[in-house]
Amino acid sequence: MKRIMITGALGQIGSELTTKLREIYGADNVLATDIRPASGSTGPSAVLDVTDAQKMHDLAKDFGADTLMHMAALLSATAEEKPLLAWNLNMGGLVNALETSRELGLQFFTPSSIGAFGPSTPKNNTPQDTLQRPTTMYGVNKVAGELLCDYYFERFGVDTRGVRFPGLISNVTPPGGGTTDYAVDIYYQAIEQNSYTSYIAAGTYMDMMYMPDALQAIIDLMETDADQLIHRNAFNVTAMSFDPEQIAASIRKHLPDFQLDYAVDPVRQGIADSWPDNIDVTAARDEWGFKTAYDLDAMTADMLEKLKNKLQNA
Ligand code: VAH
Repeated sequence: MKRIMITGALGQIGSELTTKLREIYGADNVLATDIRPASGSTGPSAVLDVTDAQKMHDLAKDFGADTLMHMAALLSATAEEKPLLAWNLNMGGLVNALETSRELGLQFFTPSSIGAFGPSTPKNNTPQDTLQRPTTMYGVNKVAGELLCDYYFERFGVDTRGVRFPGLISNVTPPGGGTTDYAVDIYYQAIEQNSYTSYIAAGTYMDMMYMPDALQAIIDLMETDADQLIHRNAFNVTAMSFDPEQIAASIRKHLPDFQLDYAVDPVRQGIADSWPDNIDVTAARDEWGFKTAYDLDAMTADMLEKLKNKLQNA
């Protein structure tokens, strides 16, 4: 991995992935693309609508990319609101990224999600290889994407790699359109008003991970010798599983009077209920040494400290 092009570089993962990759590989070796223009970019950037196959190909070729990290996608809640837009963007963008990688011989990464599982998937200690019958457009996109990435590896020899991310929590780019976003919003509201009204019900467990661990997982997987990999796309990765009550209890270790109440959103609750409670990460750990540094309390301490500084200086 030496010259990396990223799509969706202004998104929740893409924004921090761009920064991390530039620190490691050099700012000039990371081309950040997004449908929105970058403001104050720290390296090469370009506007790219991922449904524009020719422009994606030309940008990657002109940049001399050897790696494509395709991060542009609509998340679960937005995809349920606009299913056909989600299909066209999530699948059309992915096919264009895979075709660009095939044509130019690029190493390829794109994330799948625990959203690729459905209500008939084993909910606890969800295996790496198991039944995947998701009931959301986002989940259909993710399962189809996993299969498409496997196909491009088997049929064309493209070095495709991916992970099934859990909910990701970050303090840089406010999330949007996800089901797990309550676990980010709660920290912002804790700082701003010492209370939060959750759209996800108590007792709803979902896998989660702090963004620094997610970024490290991407880099570790991409730097692993291909001969070590038995699986390729969609390794289960997670750091923790919690419900709204548990994240509130972690916040109260810093803000003792923090109040949590509920106004459950049936759409996002329905999505959350269709996902596993906790997934098994044995394959990622055994095949490429997946590990995490943040548990819930370590994440809470860092989130509250970073957001306090960010919101006070806003
Ligand atoms: C979402 N944050 O909520 C994303 C993620 C596992 C959830 O894919 O849609």
